[in-house]
Parts: sequence; structure tokens; C-alpha cells
Amino acid sequence: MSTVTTIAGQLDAKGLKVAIVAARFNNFIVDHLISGAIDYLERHGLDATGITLVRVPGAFELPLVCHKLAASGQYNGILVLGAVIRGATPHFDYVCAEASKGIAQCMLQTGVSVGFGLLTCDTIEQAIERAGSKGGNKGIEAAAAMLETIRVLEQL
Ligand code: INI
Repeated sequence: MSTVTTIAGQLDAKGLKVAIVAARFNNFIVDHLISGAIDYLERHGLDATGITLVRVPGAFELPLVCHKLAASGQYNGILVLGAVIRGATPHFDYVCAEASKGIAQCMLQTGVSVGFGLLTCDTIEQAIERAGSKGGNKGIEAAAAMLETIRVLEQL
């Protein structure tokens, strides 16, 4: 193992500029993802002035705004937060598919680290579990992944 060249990202957010794009739909869940993510980033050295929060109507609007922010060249990373909860119609499937596909495309097209903090849940209970209760907080996990990837990309 000693001869293996290993590139890994430090979880140090000092000096970065990060944009958080968050859906207002299901805000009672999304607000917990936002506060968890901001708390995580600040505890890892990011000054609050380095964080820009952009609100969009719903998950379907996340890719467009994510792409505009990433392409602006002003941010080291983008964190996408939202919650899609299954209803009585197939609407859920279309919103989840387009949002996740668009967010992945944004990351690949711009080369900017994007944290994927979009909950896709069958029930409200599943969403609550993942927004700061027994399933942890997916906003924090996505912030950590975005940060680690920023620091990896810097070394490549
Ligand atoms: N948007 C969400 O973020 N979560 C949902 O659960 C959701 N559902 O279930 O409908 C949702 N729909 C709105 C969608 O994202 C768009 O904002 C809307 O279609 C207008 O473009």
C-alpha cells in the first residue's frame, strides 16, 4: 500500500464559495436539510459570507438553477436540496427522474462539484426520518460529499 498514490479530499471548507439551491416545495422537510447543511459547512470552516442560498419552487426547477450557478464560475461547489414525496399519481416519477438526471448533467457539463441532497421518498415519514431524525440528515451528507469532491477535484 505504501507505493499507492492516493488522492483524497480533506473536509476543510475554509475560504470556499458555496451555493445552496433549495426547493420550497415540502419546505417543512427541506428547511431541516438546509439548516443541517449550513451547520455542517460552518463547523468545517466555511464563513457564512461564503454561502449563498437560492430558493426555487420545486425539485423540477433545481437542475436549471444549479446549472446557471455552476456555469457562473463563482462557486466552488453547489449543494442541491429538496424533497419529493410520492403522491397518488405518477407525477413523483417524472419529477425525480428529471431532477436527478438534470443535476447529474450539470455536474458533468460544468465540472463543478454538486452535492445531491434530494430526498425521494414514498412517505412523509421516510422524509422526516432523513431530515434530522433517525435516518440522519441527508442535507449534511450531501454537504460533506460536495466538500470532499471539491477538494478531490483541486488535486486532479
Ligand atoms: N416538487 C417537489 O420538490 N417535491 C414534490 O414532492 C413535488 N410533488 O410531489 O409534486 C414537487 N412538485 C413540483 C415540481 O417540482 C415543480 O415545481 C412544478 O411541477 C412546477 O414546475
